[in-house]
Amino acid sequence: MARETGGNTADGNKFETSRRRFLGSSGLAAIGAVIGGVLPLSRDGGGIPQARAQAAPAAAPAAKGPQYLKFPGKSEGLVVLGEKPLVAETPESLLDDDTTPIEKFYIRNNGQIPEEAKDPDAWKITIDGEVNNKTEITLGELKSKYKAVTRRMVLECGGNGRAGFSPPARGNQWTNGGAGCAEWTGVPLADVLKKAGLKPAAKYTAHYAADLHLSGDAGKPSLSRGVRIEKAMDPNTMIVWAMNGKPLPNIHGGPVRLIVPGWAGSASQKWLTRITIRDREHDGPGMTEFSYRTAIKPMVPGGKADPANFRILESMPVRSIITNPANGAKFAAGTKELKLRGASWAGDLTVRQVDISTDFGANWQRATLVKPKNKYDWQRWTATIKLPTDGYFEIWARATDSRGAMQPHQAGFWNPQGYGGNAMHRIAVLVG
Ligand SMILES: Nc1nc2c(c(=O)[nH]1)N[C@H]1C(S)=C(S)[C@@H](COP(=O)(O)O)O[C@H]1N2
Ligand SMILES: [Mo]
Repeated sequence: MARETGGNTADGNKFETSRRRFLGSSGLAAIGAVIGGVLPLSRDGGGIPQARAQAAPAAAPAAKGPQYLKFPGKSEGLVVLGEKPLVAETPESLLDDDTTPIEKFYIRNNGQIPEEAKDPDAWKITIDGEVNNKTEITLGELKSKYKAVTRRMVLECGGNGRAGFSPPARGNQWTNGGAGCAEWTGVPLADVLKKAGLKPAAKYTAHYAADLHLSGDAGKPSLSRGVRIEKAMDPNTMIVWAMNGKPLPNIHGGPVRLIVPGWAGSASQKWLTRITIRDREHDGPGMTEFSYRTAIKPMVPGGKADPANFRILESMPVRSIITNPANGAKFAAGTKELKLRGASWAGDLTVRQVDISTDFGANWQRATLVKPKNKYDWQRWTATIKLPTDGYFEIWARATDSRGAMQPHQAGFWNPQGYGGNAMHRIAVLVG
């Protein structure tokens, strides 16, 4: 793969390459060249994954730099990680809004993007399997027969943070931008399942959708994941048709999708057509072998993986990002204080604490956490840091979840498809 894998960086060319990459991928071009030249983040010659965490997509040729998205209704600041299927992430500095605007929300597809529905309210969803009453309900009926709720909740790709792994893990090389927090309007899935009547054998859901497999084979789902019935019955798991008060855009699964907050985004089926209740763990595409699974017993990075040693990734790990200033920001000489803003979240848990360091992790100060709107909302944070002199500084942010788990310095517990990478976020700034 054409990407920096760390190791000794005495080689000047290699270092130049990596500098260009983490600058390029930070969204600087999109926000109008806040700095004049390159501003590298420190490396320790092997262990610290920052260069990798900020690296460009693995597939991109070294000299090319990031490719910015061109898609109707979407910000050109999003970075394309893959074109077929279309995948694009949001640089951290574009996640500075309390509610992520639709135009800045990341995109993750596994198959072809369906055509926009002509008559959204006629869209049908089937509930079958281990239920007493097989149900077919239109979106129009969902809206009129059930009580709608709106919640602000994080949606995060299971592979978020994957670019931090060394050796590189298989899949889209997300930095921290496979996440966003939007206002979702819809009905709790539990309300619909209760009406259908779960049989005692009901153990797991299986989600199906209208997007075709990349091959175009209509009999082959591009992705079909499911969740334990307890998660499906959680009142925060929703069938939604609106995002930030607007009809759910086609690219985000409109007219109707699932939102399974706190868990790998792949469970949040877009273009939802059917939920089959199963009496056992689902085994659709995306459920088996190393997909959305992490190692039970830690394995040798890059080594041979044994499928029997893997379990399904459910709740996502704790993460924090610095959303302002942007990586590479430059400040006037004599600037002694900077106000920081960021966001943090922790899957099914909450964030207990966010800490900031301006001296490479020697000392830490606590950020102020803003109260979330509801469960599964992200927790915005602010902090004011003092800078003793002009010059180059790095700002590191790390969050700790409600059970005490803290973000590590580097993505660990390597697994073939790179889940659970939640290394702390770092940015570089220049004063004077
Ligand atoms: N039908 C369908 N649903 C899907 C996907 C998909 O490819 N097809 N991708 C999943 C993955 S992996 C993620 S991370 C989220 C991304 O949602 P977004 O594109 O709205 O950000 O949708 C999930 N739902
Ligand atoms: Mo995902």
